[in-house]
Amino acid sequence: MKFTETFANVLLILAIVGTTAGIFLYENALENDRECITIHFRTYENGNPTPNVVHIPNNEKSCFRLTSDDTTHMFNLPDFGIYSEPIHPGKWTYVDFTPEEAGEFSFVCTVVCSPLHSKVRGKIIVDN
Ligand SMILES: [Cu+2]
Repeated sequence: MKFTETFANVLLILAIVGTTAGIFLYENALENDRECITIHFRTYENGNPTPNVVHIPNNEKSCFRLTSDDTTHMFNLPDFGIYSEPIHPGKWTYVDFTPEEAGEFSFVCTVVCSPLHSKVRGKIIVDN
């Protein structure tokens, strides 16, 4: 009787842990499978966002996968009214948008991330 109860409890714990781990791994795999353009944000002193010139197609949905290599930043594409959630070191922040105009557009950081924060910028080139 005692052995059966212990065995059942062990099975229950394994099922709970296994299900939780499975959901976590599945969600991680989904995130990594998205075809996104990865940009690593860095302060101006640490080399600025990399890459800081990105080409995307016009009239097609583009996905940006943003992370930080130092401190918290934000991605702002003012010409398209795009503001990301905060971009934290070691985490991913996603921004999707569909440009409807070709040309060169600056993206900037909107968090005071360092003394030279106002120089943290890059360029999105929407190709025709
Ligand atoms: Cu900044």
